[in-house]
Order: sequence, then C-alpha cells, then structure tokens
Amino acid sequence: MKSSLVILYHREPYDEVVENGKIYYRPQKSPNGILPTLKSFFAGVEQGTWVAWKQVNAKQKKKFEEKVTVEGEGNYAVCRVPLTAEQVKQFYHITSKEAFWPILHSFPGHFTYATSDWENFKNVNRLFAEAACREAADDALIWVHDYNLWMAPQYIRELKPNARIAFFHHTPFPSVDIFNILPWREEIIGSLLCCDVVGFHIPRYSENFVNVARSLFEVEVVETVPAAENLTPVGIALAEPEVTSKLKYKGQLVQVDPCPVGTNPKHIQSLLDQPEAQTRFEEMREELQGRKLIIAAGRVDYVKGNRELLEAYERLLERQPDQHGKVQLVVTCVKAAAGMKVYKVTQSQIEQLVGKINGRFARLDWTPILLFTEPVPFRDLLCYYRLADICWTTPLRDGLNLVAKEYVVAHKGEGGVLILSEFVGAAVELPEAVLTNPYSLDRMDESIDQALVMPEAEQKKRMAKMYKTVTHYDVQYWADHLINLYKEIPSAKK
Ligand code: GDG
Repeated sequence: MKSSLVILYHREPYDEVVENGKIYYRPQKSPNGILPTLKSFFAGVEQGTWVAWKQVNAKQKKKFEEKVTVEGEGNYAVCRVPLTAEQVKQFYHITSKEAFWPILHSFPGHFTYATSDWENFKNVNRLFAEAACREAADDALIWVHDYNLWMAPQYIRELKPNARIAFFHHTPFPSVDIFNILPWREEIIGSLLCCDVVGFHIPRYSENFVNVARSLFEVEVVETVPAAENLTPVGIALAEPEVTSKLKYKGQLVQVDPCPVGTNPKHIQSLLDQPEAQTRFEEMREELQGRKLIIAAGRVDYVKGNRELLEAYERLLERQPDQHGKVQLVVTCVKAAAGMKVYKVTQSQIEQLVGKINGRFARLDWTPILLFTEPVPFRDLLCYYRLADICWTTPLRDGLNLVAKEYVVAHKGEGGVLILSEFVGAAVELPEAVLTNPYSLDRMDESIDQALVMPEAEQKKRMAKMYKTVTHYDVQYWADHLINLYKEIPSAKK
C-alpha cells in the first residue's frame, strides 16, 4: 500500500537494539525533542513512511534498502537511505555544518566554501526524494524537514508532480545579505519554491525567506497579513509589522507559514510525576545543600553561546564573592558526533573554561560548575529544570530553543526565572523572560544579577504568563495548525 504521509527527517525514529545477534527496532526509550512530535502525525494515517539516512559500508548497502517497522508502531514504515561514511561526512558534517549552518545562524565568518561538495549534497537529497516518491501515493503529503534536505522538494516535484510538498525549517532563516552569500542560493530557493507550504518558527524568518526569494526571482506576493491580525498563532504581534502568507512563482502558489514548535507538557508532567523522578528530585535537592541552582542545557555549538554564559558566570563570581558556595551552575553540554571538526574547538573551549573557573573558585565543599558532556537522561534533566532557580539560556542565535519552554513547563508557573537570549525564536513568544543580549557583557551581567534577586511574587507573575503560553501553544497546537494547513493544499496540481 502506498503512503498518504511521508516524512523526511535525517534521524531514524527508533532505538536499534541488538539481542542474540538479532536487530530489533524499538520505540525510543527516552523520547524528547522533536521526534515524538513528528511521529504523532502518523496517528490518523492508514499507512505512512519515514525516510532517514543510515550510515553503512558498501557491502551492507543492499541490506538497508529494506523497510523496517518499529515495534508497536505499525502504521508507518521506515525507509533508510544507505549512505557511505564519506557521503555522510560530506553531506552532513561538512556541507551542511561548515557552509549552511553558519549562514543560517548569521555567522558568515564561520562559512567555509572550499570544503563543500555541492554535487554530493544534491545526490544525497535526490536519494531521499527517490525513496519518498517510491513510497508515496500520487497525491501524498510529503513533509521535508530542515536545511540538510533543501534540494529534496525540487526532485520530489520532478518525480511526482501531483504530490503535496511541505517543508519546515528548524533553524533561523537569515536576512538577504547573509543568505545570498551561499553560492548555491538560486538552486536552494528554487527548490523551496517547489513546495506548497514552507514553514518557519517565527515571522522574522519567514519574512527573511520572502525577501531572499524576491531578491533572486520574479516572485509575486499574493497575500499579506497586517500586524493587527498577526496575533496568531502565539497570541502576540510577533515582532513583524506585516507578514507575507502567500507567494506565486511560475504560476504556483506557495504558502509561507510561521508557527513555532511547542513542547509536550503532558509528557513532561507525567515523567515528573513518576515515583522515580520524585526520588531523584529529592536526592538532587539534598545534594544541592540549599544552594541556588542555575541550569544551562543544550548541545556543544558555537551558536548556543556557552562561552558567553561561562564568562558571565566567571564575572559574577569575581564581582560578587558573597555568592561563592551559594550558587551552583549545572551545564549539560552534549558533545557533538565524532568527526564534527567544526565543533572540536568549541568543545575544548567550553571544557577549558569550566576547568579554569572551577580551578579559580572551587573549595573542598563547593565546585562552582558541574559539566555533563554526555546526555543526561531526560527525566533527570526535567528534575534539574524543576529544581533550578534559574534557567540560563543565552544562544547567540537559535531557531526556537525548546529548553526554555521545557523549563517553564517543569515549573508549572510556580516561580523560577528564565533568562533568555533575545536572539532565539522562543524570545518572541516569551517576553516575560529576563531577555538578554549575549553579545553585551553588561546586559549579561545585569540579567544574571536581576534573576538572582528577583522577588518570588514577580517570579510567579512572569512564570504564570509564560506557563499559559507554553501550555496553550503546545506541540498539539502546532500539529493541529499544520494538519489544518496541509488539508487546504489542493490535492492535484495543474
Ligand atoms: C533544533 C534548533 C529548535 C539538552 N540536553 C540534554 C537533552 N537536551 C534536549 C532538550 C531539548 C533538546 O535537547 C534541545 O532542543 P533545542 O530546541 O533547544 O535545540 P536543537 O537541538 O539545536 O534543535 C532549535 C529545534 O530544532 C526544534 O525545531 O528549537 O532552535 O537548533 O529537547 O531537552 N536531552 C537529554 N539529555 C541532555 O543532557 N536527554
């Protein structure tokens, strides 16, 4: 049976477990982030397909062309696009991360052209498109995720002209001057304009996309939404005076849709309610010995602002010796996949800084920073959130930032302070956070000082508002919004 919904995402949606020499595809043990959300789209679908890549050696290639299903999740199959180590390195670690990632995050100084292999990138994208089209019904909805599959929509359109194609960008989308640095800009935007819907987290990114498209092609703006009506989906005027919602290119309509991803508050709450979580929470509270807990969670990435955060913490300990022994910073900074050359420097910078700060200020009874470089189990991370007086989130640029929303959910609107960089998508939805500018040392210092002394009543007031936002505009809201939007795409293209 052909699939009515095909999702293209670079990661596989299961845990691969080997027992007695046999491979089992099990539902993920610790599901968090975006994967469970995307899988939930298969709920009302008779047959769906998920397409991801799988690194294999040349001999294994044939074997991985078979589809697999996840135990207990029978209404969709997973197609693996078998890629060699060299293809993965070029497509994912080099072209995507050394050329596209810095541009998307407005770091042109980090952009590297020489190492990119555009032809390999296109070949990999073509393999994804071919796998999707093999499985898709003629008018299926094919939903492509993120910049490392930028060229897939064009190949899908060539292979299946009647398919309904949607694309979602998880990253920021930069301004014209930055995006147009990419030498392959026409091909990328040309491919995105083959979609029926192109989605972004916030209007600033969708407006940037529209401006880039207009700078390169004869694109007609068919519909705009003024600020006054731009109150959806997050209930506040999302920082743009006017938002373009429909474009026309070569006679085809392209819907441009900003809608930020949400978290799953029910899942988070159910994990926190488990007796094991309660026990863990109590253990952590005891270990903390009455200190104020500051949590900073995320991945190793220069865009995430870890260095700026650690330097601000060092300045805090210099400026306020009375805080010694009274604050505890916990940094979960999950290291990048091996072979990601681009993150090596950032990782060693973080480790050195933590070592330096601990070396300067530690006492027998107090280590100022606890750094985890391996992922902490999600339930433990939620306990840290719940216990933390402050969540310190200071990316220099970030598409949305789920950590900020997870922290708010874990606190159930009952106090705690979220310090949030102005340059993350979530800042637009959460103006009640203590907004900070990670490029300004003064602003970074002021915001941590403000958080440390914020009266409980004010904490509760701000948190209550943010809790209302994140629980209303949760992942279900995002899913319903997109499902309704996709239903409106005409099923047969002219
Ligand atoms: C991309 C965009 C956008 C963190 N430490 C641990 C851990 N985490 C989890 C958090 C959260 C996830 O990782 C991080 O999500 P973010 O949204 O903050 O960032 P990216 O991974 O960069 O995601 C981003 C997102 O896509 C969605 O569109 O928001 O802007 O860059 O869920 O909880 N999880 C566990 N242990 C850890 O130590 N288990």
